[in-house]
Parts: sequence; C-alpha cells; structure tokens
Amino acid sequence: MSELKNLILHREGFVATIQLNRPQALNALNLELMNELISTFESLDKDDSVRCIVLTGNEKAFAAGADIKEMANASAVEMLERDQFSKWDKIRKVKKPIIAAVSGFALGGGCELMMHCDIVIASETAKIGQPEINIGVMPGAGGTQRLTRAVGKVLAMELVLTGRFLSAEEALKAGLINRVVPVEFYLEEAQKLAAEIANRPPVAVRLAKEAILKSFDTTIEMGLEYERKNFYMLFATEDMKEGMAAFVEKRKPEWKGK
Ligand code: DAK
Repeated sequence: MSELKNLILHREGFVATIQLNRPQALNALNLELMNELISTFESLDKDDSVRCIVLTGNEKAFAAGADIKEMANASAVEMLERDQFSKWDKIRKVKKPIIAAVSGFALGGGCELMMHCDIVIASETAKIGQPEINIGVMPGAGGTQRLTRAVGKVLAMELVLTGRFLSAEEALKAGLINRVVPVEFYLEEAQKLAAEIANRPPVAVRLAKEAILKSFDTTIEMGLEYERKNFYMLFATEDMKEGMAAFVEKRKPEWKGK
C-alpha cells in the first residue's frame, strides 16, 4: 500500500482499524482522503489476515462531511467528472464486515460514510445528521435512501429538510446505530466487537453479511432464495464440518476460513 497521508492504519490480530486523519478539517472527506480510503478498503478486503475492519475518526469528529472548500467553486460538470461519490459503491462492495466507531460529528457525507458501515458503535458525544440543506444542496451519497430505510420517512424528512443533528441517544432510539458508550470506550468497544466477529468462521460471516445487504435491494421472495443458497453453500466449507463436529464433541471450533 502506498504511503497514507490522510489515514492511519492499525492492525491487531485479525482486526484492521482505519482512522480518518484530517483533524484540522474535522475529517472532511476531500478527494485525496476518499481515494486513500477506498484503496485501503480494497486492499484489506483482499488480505486474508484481516477478518473485520473498524472505521473511525477522532473524539471530535468521525467526519464533518464532504470537503465544502473543495466543492465550493465546482461546476455541475466538474462534480460529474470528479465522480467522487460513485466510487463509494466500492465501499458498499467490501465483503468483510465494517464497524464504524463514531464520536463527535458524523455529518453529511460523514453520516453517509457511517451508513455504509455494517455496525455502528457511537460515543455519547456523537452528533449525526445531514445538514447539506444549510449550504444549498442535499444529500448525494445515499443520505436520502439509507437514512430513510434506517429511521423511516418522517424522521428522515425532518433531518434532511432542516439539517438538525441527532444526539447519540436519539440515533440509538431511531435504529441508526447499535449502541452508545462513554467517549473513553467507543473505539475499544468497536474493536472488541470486531475481534468477536473475527473469531467467527469467515466464509459464513461473509455470506451472512451479503444476504443481509441483499434485503435492501430485492423482494422478500428473491431475498429468501438468496439466503437459502448461501446457507446451502456453507455446507461445502470445512468450517461447517468443523463447527458442527466441535459442537457434538463439546470443544471449541478451529476456523480455517475454508
Ligand atoms: N468541509 C471543509 N472544512 C470543514 C468541514 C467540511 N465539511 N467541516 C468543518 N471544516 C473545517 C472548518 O472550516 C474549520 O477549518 P478552519 O476554518 O479552522 O480552517 C475546521 O474544520 C473546524 O471547524 P469549525 O471551526 O466550524 O468547528 P465548530 O466546532 O465550530 O463547528 C461543525 C463544527 C461540524 C458544526 C461545523 O464545522 C460545520 O457545520 N461543518 C460543516 C458540516 C456540513 O455542512 N457538512 C455537510 C457537508 S456537504 C456528492 C455526494 C455527497 C456529498 C457531496 C457530493 N456527489 C454525489 C458528488 C456530500 C456533501 C456534504 O457532506
């Protein structure tokens, strides 16, 4: 991986942690950072020694959105040509689970990035929202779609049309995040959960994640069929034999990822 200017990468066991690192701009997502982030995700996804990825910022900000200064003078055609956010689809395609560890601001593109993650652990200081309306635009990287699916129409409307931020507690109640912990522990908690998932059979984790994500873009009928096929496919893995044998023999399974 080439040198990272806007990210810090840390690895422990099977867990890789990516930290967004533009603190002077509250981790605003400029093009350079996003390119680094996408290529880091892609290379971790190919790396067999990584089973779960944590994405975090710092205590003050997960990310305060796309970099407004970088966009302020762009024309529509320039924005189209930069095609900055269609690259985000590559994050959606990461096969390994991604846990967001969120403290402080997760706004606009930052909230959208958080919603690309599979699980969200937040600190009690988290402030989450889609304030693009206040700068004359609207969400453009999934905010109208993913937020609405997560919290329902009426709350999504309120948040997108007013730009109001949700507190961590409100976000928890709305089903946008998994849990809220004191600020000293949010990263540790996310890494603990990542290690727990990394300790599960990787192929089953991958196919289960895939099947859950499938539910967002298919009918229930097709989704159930997809789920069933993934389930059957797991009977071709060594880990399935090992998992069931270990249960019967009353011992701990040893996963091979095969
Ligand atoms: N971009 C650039 N710089 C930012 C920034 C941002 N989003 N957010 C904060 N900063 C910078 C500030 O300019 C300031 O820099 P200096 O002035 O010190 O150089 C520094 O970070 C600290 O910020 P503040 O001084 O403002 O800190 P406060 O604690 O007073 O306020 C705040 C924190 C988060 C409430 C405030 O910074 C703020 O309102 N930030 C902007 C939040 C926002 O509007 N976010 C949405 C951005 S628009 C697309 C799809 C999606 C998108 C774009 C394109 N396509 C399909 C192509 C997404 C758009 C967005 O996310």
